[in-house]
Amino acid sequence: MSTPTVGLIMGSQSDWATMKPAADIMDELGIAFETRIVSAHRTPDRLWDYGRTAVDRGLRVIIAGAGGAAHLPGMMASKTRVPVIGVPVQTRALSGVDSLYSILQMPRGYPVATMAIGAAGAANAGLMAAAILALHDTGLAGRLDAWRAALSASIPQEPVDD
Ligand code: RP5
Repeated sequence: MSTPTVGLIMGSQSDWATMKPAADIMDELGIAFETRIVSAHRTPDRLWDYGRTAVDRGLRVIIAGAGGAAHLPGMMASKTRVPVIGVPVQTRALSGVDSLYSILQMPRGYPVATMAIGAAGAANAGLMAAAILALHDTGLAGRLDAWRAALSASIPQEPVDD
C-alpha cells in the first residue's frame, strides 16, 4: 500500500455510514487514504496528535465528518495547515443543520471547506480531495476527468415515468 495522502476522519463509528461514499470515490479514483475515528470531545488528545503529525506524515487533504456539535473539522483546521474538508453528518434531532452551522461558521484565519449535509456531501468531499490532488498528479487528473464525463454521459436527455 502507498502512503496515504488523504486522512478520512470522523467523530464516531456512527458517522461511517455517511462518510463511506467519500471512501468509495477515493477507491474508485485510486487515491491512497486512511480512515480514523477522531472525536473532538471524546478523544481530544488523538485529535491533537493527528493534526500535529499530519504534514510530516504526508497527508495533503483531510476530510472530516461530524454531527451535532461538530467541532472536529474546525479544531483540525486549527491544528494543521493541511486543507480540511468538512462534512456535516445528518442528525436526528436537528436534521444536520446543527452540524452544518457548527462546521461552516469558522472565524477568519482557519477555514474549513464545508460540503453539503450527509452522504452527498461525503461523496463530494472525496471528489474535492481528488481535484486538489489532481493539481499535481496528471494520472489522477485523467481519472477524475473520465469520472466526471461518465457521470455526465449517464444523465438522460428526457425523463421517463417511474
Ligand atoms: C459526534 O456526535 C459524532 O460525529 C456523531 O455524529 C455524533 C454522535 O455520536 P455517537 O453518540 O453516535 O457516537 O461527535
